[in-house]
Amino acid sequence: MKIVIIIPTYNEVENIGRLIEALETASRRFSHHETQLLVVDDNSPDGTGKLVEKLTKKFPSLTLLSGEKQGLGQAYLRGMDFAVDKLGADIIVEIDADFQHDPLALPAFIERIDAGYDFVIGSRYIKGGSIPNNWSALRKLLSKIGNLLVRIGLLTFGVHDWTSGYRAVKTWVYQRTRTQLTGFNGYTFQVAFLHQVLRSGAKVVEIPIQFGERKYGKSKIGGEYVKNLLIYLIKTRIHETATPRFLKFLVVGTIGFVINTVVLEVLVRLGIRPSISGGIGGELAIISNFTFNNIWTFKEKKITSIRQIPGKFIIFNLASFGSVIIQTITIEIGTRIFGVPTYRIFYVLGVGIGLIWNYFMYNRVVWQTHKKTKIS
Ligand SMILES: Nc1nc2c(ncn2[C@@H]2O[C@H](COP(=O)(O)OP(=O)(O)OP(=O)(O)O)[C@@H](O)[C@H]2O)c(=O)[nH]1
Ligand SMILES: [Mg+2]
Repeated sequence: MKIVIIIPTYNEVENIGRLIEALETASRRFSHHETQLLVVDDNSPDGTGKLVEKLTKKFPSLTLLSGEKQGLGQAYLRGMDFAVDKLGADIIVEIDADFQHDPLALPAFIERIDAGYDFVIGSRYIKGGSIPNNWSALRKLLSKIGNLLVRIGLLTFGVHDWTSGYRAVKTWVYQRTRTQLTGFNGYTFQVAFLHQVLRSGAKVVEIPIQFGERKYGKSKIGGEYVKNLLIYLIKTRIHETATPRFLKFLVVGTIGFVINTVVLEVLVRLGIRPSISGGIGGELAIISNFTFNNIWTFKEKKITSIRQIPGKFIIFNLASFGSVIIQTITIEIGTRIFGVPTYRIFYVLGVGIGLIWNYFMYNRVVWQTHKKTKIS
């Protein structure tokens, strides 16, 4: 198969020559594939493009693609389109030019592709992976929080390193997701690409990488990317939750809440202890929620087999109980910090987080609406 290694560059004149040599050497380890290098340079003022142009004479498998500076996401799209349309790539590799990604790790990516995976992520945040030791505590924390935010924002926990730019991708995966990828930059491009890939049903795997320190040249990734990433996460959340399904889920939940309250009040008036009345009301609400979610909210995935219902109902109870625990913990933490009188605020917050939890669990565990994507 044909592998095209895409190296985006902006002012990497000190790195690019060395990297090309190193990649040429590394690619001998997978010589059963044909490998080409594609440098996507945005007319770097430091002469990166001119140097690469010269090097194309020495390395016949090297191509330079120059263009206007429109940011990293656009550079990747330009490079990937070229790799597929003009170079006939079957496999695309993403790698940074500044040696933060070790070229010697590349054969391990190709091994996974050979083993049948469609998308290989070089991950800093799984066992065996690392970030530079000498990064400040703040930088380490920011990087970890960034990834955690993405995982929570997208409600997808199988992948640990969303922003990593060291990846190997089968062309069909890129082609299937291509229309969804315009307009993103920097880390947001990496996140959006992976997000679409996970929906495409591709086989995804993470392998550990040691993320190095930039030795020469300057970093180009700045605060603007953080803002773009947050906007992407928020937009996705709104888009994905504002589906009719989520509205149905809310309607069903409201009916459950009314049943719970009415039963509690009626039974208490009949002289039954409030705790028991609340328990009975709660369980009746759960039965109502299960029934209506099954026949309405998740009707495409309706559980019909009589044999399956008891098991699923128990799972539903357990999943719903998670939101009770979330509510309890939220109120506990909130009132410990801000005092008991604030409990209503944390009750509402707890209910809100609990709702998200329930919706997520019903989708993932009870009705399993998402296509299973294999992540190893
Ligand atoms: N073509 C192109 N390449 C870019 C652009 N911005 C960054 N790059 C390249 O993308 C890769 C990653 O950028 P870096 O600045 O190293 O980002 P980073 O690794 O998150 O930041 P550091 O850890 O500080 O290096 C490098 O090879 C850059 O040269 C751009 O606008 N256009
Ligand atoms: Mg870098």
